[in-house]
Amino acid sequence: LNQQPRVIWLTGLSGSGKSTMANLLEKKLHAQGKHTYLLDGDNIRHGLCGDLGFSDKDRVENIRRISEVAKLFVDAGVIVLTAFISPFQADRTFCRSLLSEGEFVEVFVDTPLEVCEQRDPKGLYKKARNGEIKHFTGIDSAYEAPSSPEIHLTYREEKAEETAERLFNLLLEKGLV
Ligand code: GGZ
Repeated sequence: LNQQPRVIWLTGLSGSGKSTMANLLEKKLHAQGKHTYLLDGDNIRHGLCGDLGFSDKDRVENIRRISEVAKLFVDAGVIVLTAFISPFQADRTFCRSLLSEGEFVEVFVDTPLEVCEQRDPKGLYKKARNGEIKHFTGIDSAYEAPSSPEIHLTYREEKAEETAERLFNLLLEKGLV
């Protein structure tokens, strides 16, 4: 197989654009002939982690299970893209520890809270501000920003495709795709 298996781990707030970036990046990797798998809330939080909520304890367990699954995919030779808030540094470090040097690529999707809250595609920030949702990341639950991510994707006012292009180029420059 003409590819280096790895985990490209996107972390950031709700509404930061993780899933959008992961989907656009996956298309670019497919265009290069790479074999990928995208793990996100749609295929994880309904099934494997369907018993978990959003307490700190449940988030830790969510990320632990995802990390173990990601490792299995890497063993199978796949490039794994993950799109979870993954708010705690220790849990991201746990995933890194399961893998070999260079196999864990932490991507900080660094979209400011104000922008995420303005986007509010599912109206969740509004609900969190109204107290209808408790423990919402960035409002009344912590987000620990990565201190030394492999890739720091800073926010710009631009089309999602342009942001994805920046992400792809940053990965290329570092020889990670
Ligand atoms: C954060 C929540 C919450 C709370 C529901 N806090 O924008 P979304 O909707 O599609 O993405 C968010 C998703 C976060 O799930 P993760 O598995 O990525 O979280 S973690 O890594 O922290 O385990 C949001 C929705 O679930 N959601 N309640 N309280 N996000």
